[in-house]
Amino acid sequence: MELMEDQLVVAAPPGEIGSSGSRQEHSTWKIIVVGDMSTGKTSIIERYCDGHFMEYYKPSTGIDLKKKIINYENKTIFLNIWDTAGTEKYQSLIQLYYRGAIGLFIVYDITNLNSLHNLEFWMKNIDDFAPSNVVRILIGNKCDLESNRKVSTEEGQLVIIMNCYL
Ligand SMILES: Nc1nc2c(ncn2[C@@H]2O[C@H](COP(=O)(O)OP(=O)(O)O)[C@@H](O)[C@H]2O)c(=O)[nH]1
Ligand SMILES: [Mg+2]
Repeated sequence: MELMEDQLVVAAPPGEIGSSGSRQEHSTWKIIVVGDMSTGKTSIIERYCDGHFMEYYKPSTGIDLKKKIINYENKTIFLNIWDTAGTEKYQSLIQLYYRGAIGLFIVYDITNLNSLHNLEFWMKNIDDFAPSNVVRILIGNKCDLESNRKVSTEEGQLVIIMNCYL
């Protein structure tokens, strides 16, 4: 995958300040993964959380939650990663989950031009419904299929520039 951000680390969410005024040692970060159907959202999450990759395609239905605990700057972070189904049927449902999110991963498939074009929809959807300070990370997935590439890295970067997300 091509990450269009320097790193996956996102800022601690607001509202995590302890009574002493210092940041608590534990935080829960809500991350949502969106993008067209079959771009590889579930695969990315499963690989990250469980360390395995599914060769076969099992379309997601609705919205699933995966949890992972990480250590970041000596703090325990509880990651709640929401996996969404990229079909139209669930689009109005997805936006309800944006509330409280601190990170949004937007996935397209470098072998599928349509998935790039549809980023416009996803960006607008995020603009309209996600918290304004949410960190957005664009992921160009399926980089191993180089011979089948339909979207150049520069085209992906252009989406970020056009949407001022650099
Ligand atoms: N070659 C390749 N196939 C992938 C990659 N990521 C996902 N896939 C395949 O693409 C299909 C759709 O993946 P999935 O994660 O279910 O997509 P989702 O609908 O966005 O959740 C599956 O057959 C996966 O095995 C990748 O990085 N490279
Ligand atoms: Mg899926």
